[in-house]
Amino acid sequence: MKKNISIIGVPMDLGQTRRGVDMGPSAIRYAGVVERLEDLNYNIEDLGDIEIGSREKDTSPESNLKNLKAVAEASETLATKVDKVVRNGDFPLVLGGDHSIAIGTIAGLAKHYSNMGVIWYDAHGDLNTGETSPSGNIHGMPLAVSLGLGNPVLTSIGGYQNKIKPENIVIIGARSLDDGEKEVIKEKGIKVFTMHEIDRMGMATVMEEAISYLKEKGTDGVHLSLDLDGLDPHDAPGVGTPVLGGISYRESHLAMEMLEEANILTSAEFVEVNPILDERNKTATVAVALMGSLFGEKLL
Ligand code: 6HN
Ligand code: MN
Ligand code: MN
Ligand code: MN
Repeated sequence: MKKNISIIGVPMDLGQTRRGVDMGPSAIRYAGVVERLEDLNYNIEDLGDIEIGSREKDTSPESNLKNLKAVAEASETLATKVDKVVRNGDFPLVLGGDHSIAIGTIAGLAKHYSNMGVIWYDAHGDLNTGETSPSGNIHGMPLAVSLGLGNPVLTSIGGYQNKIKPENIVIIGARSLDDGEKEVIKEKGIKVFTMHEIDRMGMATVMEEAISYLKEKGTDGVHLSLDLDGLDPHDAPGVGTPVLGGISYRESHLAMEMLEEANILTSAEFVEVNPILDERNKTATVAVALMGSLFGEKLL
């Protein structure tokens, strides 16, 4: 993995309706992310937070997507920032904010790769469009958007469409999928390790298979998009859409360690940390501990 990491904070909460997730980047900084990664001998550049617009009173008559305009604007800003980090040859580490930020992150990344892989570590599929969404919340849509599905205002962020290919995606930890999302998964043949597979095979085998799968696809870069609600709410209570029966802290550590050993990641983002819903900054602390493992912290 590269020796320079550039941190971008995205205090975004417009992709969903619970307040507080905009404070995620601060909480992660206070949990010591910079110090933790500096101790592993990385050069860390904290680029600060990008600017986020305000919550929109009314949903526009053309679509049911909440805060569409403000989310689109922030996504463009983020895409430009991420693009610049990659052009500098540095490793982008993006801190959320709700998961709608992945639209901008991936838009900034994907133009640098011809065959980018994505690991989507999440209780959810985030594969909804305006038609299938039960909520109108854009944080349930970023993976669909990155595939070119859904509202053109979002799919055209960064000035191009179809950022990633369905066969280059691996979803890990899914346990709450809407009907429309299940259809997309089947139709597009997206690789998913649900909690069922994690329970049956164990995390070690799941990660081995996920890594081999992405290597076999010939990916020339892999982005990790880690939603803290992929973890069990016992270990990560500070999230807006918790789902019981999730991945444990220990399994997640192992997953991060195996990604580090495989040396395939070219970017990462940690999202959905909501300090208002958290217990003594536990979820941000968990996020930072996982980053430690992801960047090579060893127990001995
Ligand atoms: N997340 N599938 C639900 C929706 O509203 O579309 C929940 C999405 C959660 C999104 O946690 O990033
Ligand atoms: Mn998510
Ligand atoms: Mn989620
Ligand atoms: Mn560890």
